[in-house]
Amino acid sequence: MQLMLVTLFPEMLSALTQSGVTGRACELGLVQIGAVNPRDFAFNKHKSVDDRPYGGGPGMVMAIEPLRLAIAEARKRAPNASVVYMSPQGQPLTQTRVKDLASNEALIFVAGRYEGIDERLIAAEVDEEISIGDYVLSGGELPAMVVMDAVCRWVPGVLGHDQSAEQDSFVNGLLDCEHYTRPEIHDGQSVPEVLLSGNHERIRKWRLQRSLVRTLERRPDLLEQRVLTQEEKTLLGEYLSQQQTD
Ligand code: 4GX
Repeated sequence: MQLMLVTLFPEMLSALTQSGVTGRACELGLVQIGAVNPRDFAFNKHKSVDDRPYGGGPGMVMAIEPLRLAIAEARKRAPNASVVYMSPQGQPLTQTRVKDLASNEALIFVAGRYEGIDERLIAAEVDEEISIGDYVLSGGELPAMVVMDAVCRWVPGVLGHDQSAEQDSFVNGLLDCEHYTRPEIHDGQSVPEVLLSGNHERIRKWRLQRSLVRTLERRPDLLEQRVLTQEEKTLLGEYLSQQQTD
């Protein structure tokens, strides 16, 4: 899969290309990550990449022409790509949207700086406008890299078998259960007995129950969007009636 970022700060991409799961995916050639810099397409005498907003007021808008040419270059390098613009006005990012994006052979992300980009450029060039959450960052690079990271994880071969199974836990709409490692007692706190039992069926049920409980306590909105199986209702019911007796 090919992932392109149109950005004034291409060096930021090294966080993805040089470390961890995504770094490995690049090394193995499973994903190709590249950047196009609108600065390289700024041909006026000041090489400017920003411009004044119509209507006045503080702040600047990205200059149209360098950005348009940079997107054209990205399209040339990544034919058939969908173009994604990161902004707080976009559709919220979810694991479902990530999985959909991962079905593209190539994606071009446009990272805005300043107050954003001209609305007509969005209309002409952008297929999807996406937000990573309701807060304001200094640019679209980190949001684009968040999406790139999440998308990489769906490319076949990027995750090992065990990690792929693990990511199903969020796809299945629940929060993850707790995790423990050595030693058996840390800071006076022991590991839940069931995890030392070696009984895989009891462990599976306990983990599913913890996922359900944590989702109910921390993110009830996620449970409202999801239908529970009979087993899930039973596990949650058992926990809740146990709570009442405590
Ligand atoms: N989820 N930013 C976009 C430039 C900008 C400013 C105003 C449109 C209007 C963000 C987010 C985000 C910072 C990216 C501002 N674009 N992107 N940038 N939250 O905060 O995606």
